This record gives sequence, structure tokens and C-alpha cells, in this order.
Amino acid sequence: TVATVYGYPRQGQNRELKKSVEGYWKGRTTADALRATARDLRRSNWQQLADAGITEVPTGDFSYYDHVLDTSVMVGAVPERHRAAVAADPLDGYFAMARGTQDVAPLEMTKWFDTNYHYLVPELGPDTVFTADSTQQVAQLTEALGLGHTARPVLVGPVTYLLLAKPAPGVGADFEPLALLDRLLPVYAQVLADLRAAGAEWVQLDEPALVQDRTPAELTATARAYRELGGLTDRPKLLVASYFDRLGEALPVLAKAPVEGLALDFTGAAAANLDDLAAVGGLPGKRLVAGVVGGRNIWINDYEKSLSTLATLLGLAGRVDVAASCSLLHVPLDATAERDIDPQVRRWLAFARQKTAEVATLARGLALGTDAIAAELAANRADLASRAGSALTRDPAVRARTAAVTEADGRRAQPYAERTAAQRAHLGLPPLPTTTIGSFPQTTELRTARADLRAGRIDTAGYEDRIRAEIREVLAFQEQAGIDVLVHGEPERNDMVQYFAEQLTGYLATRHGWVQSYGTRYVRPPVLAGDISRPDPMTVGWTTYAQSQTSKPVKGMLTGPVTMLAWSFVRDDQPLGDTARQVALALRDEVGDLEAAGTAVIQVDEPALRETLPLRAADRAAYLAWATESFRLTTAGVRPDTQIHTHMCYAEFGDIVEAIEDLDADVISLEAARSHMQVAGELAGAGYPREVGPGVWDIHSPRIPSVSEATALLRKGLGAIPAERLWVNPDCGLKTRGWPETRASLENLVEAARQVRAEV
Ligand code: THG
Ligand code: ZN
Repeated sequence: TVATVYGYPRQGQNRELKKSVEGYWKGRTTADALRATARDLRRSNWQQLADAGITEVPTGDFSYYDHVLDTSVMVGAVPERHRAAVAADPLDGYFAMARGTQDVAPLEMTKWFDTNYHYLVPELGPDTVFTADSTQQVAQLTEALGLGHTARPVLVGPVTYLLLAKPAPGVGADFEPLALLDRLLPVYAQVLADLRAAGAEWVQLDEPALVQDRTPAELTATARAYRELGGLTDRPKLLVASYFDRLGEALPVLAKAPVEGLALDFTGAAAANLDDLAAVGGLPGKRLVAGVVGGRNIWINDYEKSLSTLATLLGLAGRVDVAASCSLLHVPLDATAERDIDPQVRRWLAFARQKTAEVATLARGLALGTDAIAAELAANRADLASRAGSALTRDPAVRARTAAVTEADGRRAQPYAERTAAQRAHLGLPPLPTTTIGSFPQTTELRTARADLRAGRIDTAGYEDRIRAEIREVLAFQEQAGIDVLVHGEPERNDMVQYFAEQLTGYLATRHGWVQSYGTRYVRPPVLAGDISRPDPMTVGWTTYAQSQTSKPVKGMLTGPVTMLAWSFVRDDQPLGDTARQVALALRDEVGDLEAAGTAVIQVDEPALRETLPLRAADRAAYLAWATESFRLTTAGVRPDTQIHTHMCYAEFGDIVEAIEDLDADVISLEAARSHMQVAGELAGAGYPREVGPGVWDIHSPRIPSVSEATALLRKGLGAIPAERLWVNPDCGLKTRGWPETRASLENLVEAARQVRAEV
């Protein structure tokens, strides 16, 4: 019985890869030094895996930036605009595709399924010519074999690669990249032949796109792809892997394909694969790699449950091996590094390193019987019991409160049409009111202040003095610029999710739990470990301080329950909706305290509402039901004249307009500058009846929008949304911007609002 994984965190114990790559970009690290760092990290990762008992290690999962970009390089899908850079220097060309240069735009970036990892979107068109470049894959395999490991290259499969691609610039939106399948397969055939020649017995082809709803044509193309690859003579054995959900209709297609093995996810909702597999008659004669250790959450495995799944699977396949459900890229490296977490609680946690040990233990249990792992089983049972019975995971007060929630708690006292008049009277705003999304530039001084506090160079009082000084400056600027609804600028927050998590009981923060978000950028998602409560107000002090400095309304700023879940590791011992409800009630208390302290406008951001949408359409209604309910539970307790705002960070939400309406917020701000106000038209077209602030400044670019550019966008917005419901604001928060462009852009925004106001 083989123990294996599909990928491992790339960054290293101290994010050495991030430092080395960024050093290379800055000219402080040579290409050779970067390559040496990468080689050391790979060697050390493989050794860690082998030491943990992983008997077949993955290769090709390592990447300087993104493995989907690596696949584009492997198949020669380099966009025209990057060819010269790639020809001049492959490494610099690679980074040019990833990040762009002065002259050329990078590839677009988007989320990898419903994870928090972002990949670079392949750009393809009818003229795309694929050519095989197996250099990187062969080199990594050769390295691993040279170090004495049994190794299996892991590649993005051809169907998923094409399904993740989009039409290149200038190619019609109706172009379907999957039409290129017949051109792509010979390139995969070449890579497979090269890997076989380099010593690969098995190659894994990842096809997670097959766990999404697929059309009959896409399933037919999948069958054709694997008939063709399976029919090759000069090839390694093929393992086709899927994860993140059940395969569904694609399972019979792959079960019949002439490949030697399938890797399936058996965790969470994907456990349905078990029954589905039985229904298709199993995989006689094939290798089944069973993903029974959750690869994207941080909880220890339930050994007895996994062993029972594995035992059932033994009757369904020619051979059963054990794996994590997906690449371990999505979890932090090592839970033992978290010295600040109570050792008892730390035993509930499994990061990548712990998960590899779990996979190895289960493989041993499967091969040798449970007696061979008796000690591990007993310890596992004890740890699970400690978690289930802990006061952290079960707080009777929280449970009583969530159980008592009624439908009325999630309904505002008056409908929008009535409360809008009360809000108007209360706030006294002009038409086309101006505001910002919440954060102002996070300056070096602020970062220094936080570092000083952590290092003990300043005390809490000294730190708070610095924050208050920053708030005064941010307010003074907004007053002088003539903005109508002010914000305090959030100088006290770095990552907003982490900021709130640190103040809520039941949440754990990590010190070293970095997870790759994109390229060299990482986040440290906190852990929703137990029942959530709010011992003390979290933002009221800063908000009321800000309000005491100005006669204009200051907006209170919170992160909504859906985003708090989406950017954290969630508990696996209760439905997501229950956790969301607990977070919502804690936030509801904060909303109530803000209102009681005199805050007339409260914004609850939900940038993740759409990104957490389930992969399969059938699961979406249930998700949207608890997601919108938890938002309403957070916000609905306020008086009619208190105005609730929300903010989302994307322009495509055609499929969730109804859910946005269900939030029952009074005002929503959205990204719109880049799409030239298209969203305003979409919302109006869908009959959205509330106030909208489509962003008129694309804050993702350092460009300063001119007054005439902003007035043009506002006039366009007025074509879709009447003046009494249109707000004027940037696209998103300003924490990544500098002060010079922030000042100039906001002054132009206010001037544009003044000019357009005069016209209405
Ligand atoms: N917070 C959390 N999760 C998120 C986001 C967030 N997931 C989705 C999205 N936003 C990801 N976006 C980013 C943007 C910037 C960075 C990471 C993810 C980033 N990270 C710093 C780095 O790697 O250098 C580290 C930041 C730190 O010190 O905390 O720049 O907003 N939870
Ligand atoms: Zn935003």
C-alpha cells in the first residue's frame, strides 16, 4: 500500500522561496542563487515526505510562481506579447507573464476552484500552436529519482487546463478553448514520453475541473482525451486525479477510460464518491488512490472513519493506496511551530507535515491491520474526544443563543423603501454622496508602529497614540477634500479577518501558518476552532474616537460573516451555516454597540460572498440561503434610520443579484471602473431597487482618474441608476495605494460629484 500526496507547500519553513523570488525581482538575488534555493527546498520537502512515511513523492508540484503558469510553459502557450521576453530569458519571461512589465500586461489571475489559491489564466485562441517543453517536469523528476525517491510527476490534466483557459485578447468571447483539445493531446503525449524516458513509472494528471457541472460535450471530450492518451504505447501508467468534490457524471467516463488508475476525494461532500464508485461497479484491475485525509482543512483525521472508508474501497478496486484529498499547498506547513496555541488544542490540528504522517499511518493500517497502528489509533481517538468535549468547541451560552434565533431577528423593522427616507433625514446627505470603502494607505510608519509594538519597543498606549494621530490625519484630509461620509481609515488593522479573529473567542490565530494566496503573496488564515463569541467591542473605540473629531458622519467598518468564514479555516464538526450564524451574532453585537455609540452608517463588507459559491449549481441555493441569512442577522437589528452599507470586490455577479437583494443592505459599493459602469446597468436591469456605489476609480492601478473621466463614468451610472440612489466612491479599499495618488484621486472624485450634482 502506497502512501502519497499530490503536492506540498512550496515556500519553506521561513518562506525562503518568497524571499528568494522577491530578492531576484529586486536584483538582490542571482538567478543561480534562486535556482539553488528552489533545489534545496525541493530536496528538503521530499526528505520530509519520505521521513514521514510517504512512499511515493510528487514531482512537478513545485513552482516559482504558479503551477498553471508552469503548465502554459510546458505546452508552449506563451501569449504573443510575452514571446520576446521568454526568448530573451526564460526565467524573466516567466515572471513577465506572471506580473507583467512596464510595457506588457500579465496574464489574468483568478481563484483555483473554491480555494484561496489564485492561478494565472491561460490565454488561448484559434491560432494557438502548442509545443511540448518538458524541461521543468523532467528536471524535477530526475532530481527526485537521483535522491533515491520513488517519484510520480503531477501535471495539470489537458481537459482541466483547457477548461480553465479563456479566450486571448482579441479573440471572440465565444471561443471555447476546449476546441483545442486535439491540438493539445499530442503535446501531452510528448511530455508523457519524455517523463517515461526519464524514469517515470506513473504520471498523475489532475482533472479537478471534472468535479464541476460539465456539459455532455465536455464529458465526451474527456472520454476522447483519455482514450487517446491511454492508447499511446510510449507512456508511463496514468493516474487521473480529481478533488474538491465528487466526480458525479464524470466518474463513469473516467472509470471506463483506458488509464491505470484514478485518484478520488473521499472527504466532506466528496465522500459521495464512495457510493458512486460502487454504483459504477468499482474499478476492477485499476489502482485507486483514496484521498481520505482532508487536504484543505487543518483538522486531524478521524482514523476509524478513514479506515472504514478504505476497507470498503478494498472491495471496489484492484489496488487501494492512501493520499490526502488534494495538494497540501492549501494548508500551512507545520502545526508544531504554533507555540502560542495551547498544546492540548494544537493536538487537534494537522498542517501539511502532520497530514503526511496521517496518510502514512493510514496506509500502514490498511496494509498491516489496525493492530499495527494501535498506539496511533488510541492517540487519535483521545484527541478527537478532547476536541468534541472541549469547552472551546461547545459553549452552552453561544448554543442557547443561536438556537433561539428567529426569522424576525434577520428582518429589519421597516422595508427599504420606508427606511430610506428616515436615513436621508438622519444623515442630511446631498444627492450623489461621496464616500470611500474604508481603508486608507497602510504607510511604512503604521507598519513600523505595529512591529515596534510586537517587539516591545513601544507599549500599547504609545501604539494607540500613533493610531489616533493617523485617524486625525485621515479625517482632516477627507474633510478638506469635501467627502460626505467619512471613515477612520482602519490604521489599526493589517489583515481584517485576522484583526477580528484575534478579538473573538473561539478563533485561533497562527504565527507561522502561511498559505500561498498567489505568486509570492501569502495569508495566515485564522482557525474557527470553537463556538464564537465577542467578549468585548472590537471597533467601537476607534470609530467613536473618529466621530468625536468631526461633525460629518463616520462610517463603522466590519467584515461580514461569510468573508470571515471564507478566509479562515472552518470547523468540520458542524454545518458551515451554524458557524456563520455564531459569527453573525457576535458581529450583530458589534453593530448594536456601534449604533448605540452614535454611528449612523455601518458597512459590513462581504468581498467573499461570490467566491465561496459552491462548485456545483445544485449546492448553490443552500449556500446562498445561509450566507444571506447570516448577513441579515448581523445587520437587521438596527434602527430604520441607521444606514447599512456593504461592499464587494468584483464586477461579475450576474448570478448572485438575487442574493445581493436578499442581503437587504441599504447601500452597496462595487467594482465598476474597469468595466466602465457595466455593473450599474446589470443591477438596474435586474431590478435592483436600492442605493449603489459603482466604483469610479480603479484602485488596483496607480493611475489617477481625471475629473472628466469620473464625470463620464458617473453620467453613465446615472443612465442606469437614478440620482437619488447613486453614490460616488472608489472601487475598493485604499490600503495598498500611496498617499499622493489617494489625495489626488479622491479630490477629483469629489469635484466630479459636484459637477454632476449640478446637472441633476
Ligand atoms: N485576507 C485574508 N484572505 C484573503 C484576503 C485578505 N484571501 C483572498 C485575498 N484577500 C487574497 N489577497 C491577498 C493580497 C495581498 C497579500 C495576500 C493575499 C499579501 N500578503 C503579504 C505577503 O505575502 O507578503 C503578507 C501580509 C501580512 O503580513 O499579513 O500581500 O485580505 N485573510
Ligand atoms: Zn473591495
